[in-house]
Amino acid sequence: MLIGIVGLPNKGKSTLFNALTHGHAAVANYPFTTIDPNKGVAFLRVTCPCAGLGKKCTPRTGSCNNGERDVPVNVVDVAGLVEGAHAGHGRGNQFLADLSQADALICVADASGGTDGGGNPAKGHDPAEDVRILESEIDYWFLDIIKRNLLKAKGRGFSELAANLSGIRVSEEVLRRVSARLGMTEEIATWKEEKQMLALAQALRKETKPIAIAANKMDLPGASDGLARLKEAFPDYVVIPTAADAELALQKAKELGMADYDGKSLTIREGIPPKLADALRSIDEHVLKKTGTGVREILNRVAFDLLRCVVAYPVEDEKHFSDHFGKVLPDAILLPPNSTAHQLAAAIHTDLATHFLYALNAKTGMRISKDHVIADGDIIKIVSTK
Ligand SMILES: Nc1nc2c(ncn2[C@@H]2O[C@H](COP(=O)(O)OP(=O)(O)OP(=O)(O)O)[C@@H](O)[C@H]2O)c(=O)[nH]1
Ligand SMILES: [Mg+2]
Repeated sequence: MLIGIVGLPNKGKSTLFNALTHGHAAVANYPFTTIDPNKGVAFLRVTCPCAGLGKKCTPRTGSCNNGERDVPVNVVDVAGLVEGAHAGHGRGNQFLADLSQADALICVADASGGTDGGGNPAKGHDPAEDVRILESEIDYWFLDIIKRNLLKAKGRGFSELAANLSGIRVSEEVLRRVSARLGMTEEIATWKEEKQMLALAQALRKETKPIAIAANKMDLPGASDGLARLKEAFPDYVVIPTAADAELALQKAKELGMADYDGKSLTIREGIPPKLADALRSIDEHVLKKTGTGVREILNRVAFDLLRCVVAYPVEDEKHFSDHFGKVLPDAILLPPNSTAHQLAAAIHTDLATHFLYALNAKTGMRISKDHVIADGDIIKIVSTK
């Protein structure tokens, strides 16, 4: 699974990326700081099945504390988009290719209204307008791809076109369903009308790249108004107030031993420089005690509310819930909803999927087939011929 971080310039995308991945992407208060994409691994937090088993797990990546388990997910942070990017403005939209395989997007908006559509200083700028521009530019990117592939498919119908659109995660099922809804027939050679094709691009984008909004810079004055505007303009969206910069500051304070921070509450240590203590106290009062930094929350909401993912725990030894070294629940794998045991095998290793024989539900001891749908929290042993 891959989550893309998108938005107009200078809104805090790379700061959010760093806060999510403990990364070191360049951050600066001017537009187009990011040019090449930043890729990393972030962690979702879920309730681990280890407690229910009466065991202590030993994760290979991330950790598990008090039954709260880290689940890895890939994230990518890209350059800022501007209005007209599809026509070459700003950095253009070529770099969006890095988002092709994204399952969902987080659109970072500056809720404080302190930066305009180009990422330059402003006052009272409407962040909802930025989200509209972002969506429209992504629609045009999809439109470009559809047009190019219409030519390649040479009128051979949905299956050919969908095969060419798999790069942006459009399946034949989605293409058929969305086209039918828009009254577009399989005679794809007759698709000419620009407005209709843009509507198709938009509908496919909504299906394949659902968007959550990070109403960022919540620590700044005016951000509550911006948050209200975003919620009003996008009533059906997941809109989460975030303060990515504050989250980074808290993580850093923890690393330097200046404070205890568990993602929710903060305890400032005695004896740290007064200026730093004041800054941390201010974050505590204006961010943590009000909304939280929202950083981990938005990632979890995208994975579990927007995408309705499940987490599966593959094991080799179903009696001890471990791998062959005795590590208990070594991996936690994020899967799209309705994933089968075979798809879980493929997510672990292509060889395991190729030589799949059957699987076992370690909690019940029941044998399950290739097509068995994995439920959240399942502990599964895959048996292959190799
Ligand atoms: N006050 C405040 N500033 C923030 C927050 N998040 C990011 N910033 C600041 O906003 C500026 C831009 O941050 P970046 O993370 O570089 O923004 P970006 O969207 O990646 O920018 P481009 O790569 O240029 O498109 C920097 O000065 C950050 O420190 C926040 O939550 N609060
Ligand atoms: Mg950036």
